[in-house]
Amino acid sequence: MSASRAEPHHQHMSETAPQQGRFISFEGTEGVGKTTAIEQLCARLYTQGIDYVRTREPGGSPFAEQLRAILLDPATDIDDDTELLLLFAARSDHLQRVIMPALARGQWVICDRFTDSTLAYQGYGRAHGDALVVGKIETLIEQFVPRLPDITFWLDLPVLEGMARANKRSSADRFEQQAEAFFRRVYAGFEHLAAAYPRIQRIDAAGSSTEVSARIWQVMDAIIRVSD
Ligand code: Z5A
Repeated sequence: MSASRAEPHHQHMSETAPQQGRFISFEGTEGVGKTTAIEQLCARLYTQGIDYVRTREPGGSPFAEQLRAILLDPATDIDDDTELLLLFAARSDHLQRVIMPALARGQWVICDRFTDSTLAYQGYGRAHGDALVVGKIETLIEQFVPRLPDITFWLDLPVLEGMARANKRSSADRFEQQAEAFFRRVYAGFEHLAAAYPRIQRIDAAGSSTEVSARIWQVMDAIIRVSD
């Protein structure tokens, strides 16, 4: 992918109508602290009186959550194309029933993972960055995703540190069972994406959760002046 790519048919932040809510996604490899950072961001939005919807992918709507259970179940045995299409089926329902209505109501949407995860995990992790597969995913995004995030926070942490954080928790799901090499490819995918798309903000995810949240808030504030 070339650097500084435009995402032509999607709205950019400056073009977003003022009454529309902001759409913010969080990305990263396993265990980087997205859930923790999102909790802290939402607490801050709440104190600022900003109405938000907190959601996640895969999942976020009742039907998409059913697909999430299938996608994460270690017993699920499907090929890569089937996995990709299930992720987009879940995303389509989530967009139509949760994300787009919330944004239209003027609510902010805070989403744990979105399209960049598909490019990083399915495009780079599963398919080793194969241009045909990445192209297929980009086509699905163009065709089925009417709105991309205004800002994406990529929590950047060395793969092994994230895995160590995640391993302290429950048993591994179907993705978490992948080997370190897989997550290194996913990480490289996020690096490519961050270089290509200006909406993706790299956040150093090392240090305490308070430090990470302060970095996120600083970027948010600089970009969208939330504390005005
Ligand atoms: N997936 C995909 O393949 N394609 C797609 O299109 C999409 C998803 C949308 C489920 O995602 C899987 O779906 C995911 C990719 C795939 N698989 N993987 N890997 P998920 O987001 O539900 O799962 P996850 O990435 O594994 O998230 P996670 O493990 O829940 O991690 P997290 O939310 O980034 O981290 P956390 O829960 O906030 O923190 C992890 C632990 O570290 C926890 O014990 C915290 O207390 C601790 N923590 C958090 N922050 C810190 C700091 N700063 N220091 C120390 N410890 C910390």
